[in-house]
Amino acid sequence: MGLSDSEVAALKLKAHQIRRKTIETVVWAGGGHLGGALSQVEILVVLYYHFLNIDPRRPDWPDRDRVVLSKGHGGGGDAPLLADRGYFSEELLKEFNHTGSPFGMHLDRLKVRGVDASTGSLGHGLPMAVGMALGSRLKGATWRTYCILGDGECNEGSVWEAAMAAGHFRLGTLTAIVDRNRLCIDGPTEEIMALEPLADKWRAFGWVVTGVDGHDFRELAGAIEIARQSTERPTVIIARTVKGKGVDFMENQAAWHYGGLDSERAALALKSIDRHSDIA
Ligand SMILES: Cc1ncc(C[n+]2csc(CCOP(=O)(O)OP(=O)(O)O)c2C)c(N)n1
Repeated sequence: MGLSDSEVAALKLKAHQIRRKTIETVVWAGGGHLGGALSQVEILVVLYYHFLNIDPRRPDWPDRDRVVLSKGHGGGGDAPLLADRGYFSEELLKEFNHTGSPFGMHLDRLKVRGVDASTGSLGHGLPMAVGMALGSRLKGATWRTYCILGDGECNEGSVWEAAMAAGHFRLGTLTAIVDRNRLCIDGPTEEIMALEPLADKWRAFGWVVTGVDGHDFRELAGAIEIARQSTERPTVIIARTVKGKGVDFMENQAAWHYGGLDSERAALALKSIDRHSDIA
């Protein structure tokens, strides 16, 4: 069943709040991976506020769905969402990436409640997610595993080794979502190391493949529903996104992969986010 109008409106409002909080967190941190933190927002929001079977009061609940943010540099955008979802106090975000705080630039599962895998070294998340999905099967459990990858990250050979294993083991409970913003750290993915035809590559490894507008909640939710119905094969959702989404001067700019914001720039960014959002 698709999302209702009121569900879409609630998710849009959440995405708006998370984008704003991401800017604030990066200001407190003194810098951060803004471009990719802003492109992944709707992907994380639709998972955490619509699909995931989780209980933030019990982050270690064995039957919880697992999420691996394989593009671990998106942690500056993930942390505000985990705080909003109730895993820890928003106050803690003011110390993001400060010495002695629970947060490094990349989230550590031993220090931050709600994080299922420590990531940051690209190419390691999908292998961990494959292990989690296999674990679910071996235990006869019901949890599903979701793994969010960067597209530039797909240059890593370990991604394809894991993709091959997931296809071989027919891991129907595993869903990968590629944040296909077409930019890597310093330029276009297709110039650095071409990924296309990306869908064909995943298909060749035995995955069900869907492609969606990664900022459209209805399309994302539809694709996740398809993934949940696939019991025999893993599913990858190639989510077409915009790096820096919502902030005019960051959109589609590789230079904003990582950056800092003084108070003037931060105010401009927040204004842009307000202007772009179509919340009711
Ligand atoms: C193994 C490894 N090599 C290099 C880096 C440095 N690095 C951090 S982010 C990044 C670019 C990632 O691009 P992409 O996956 O497209 O992420 P997004 O555009 O979504 O931010 C790189 C190369 C890293 N974190 N890990």
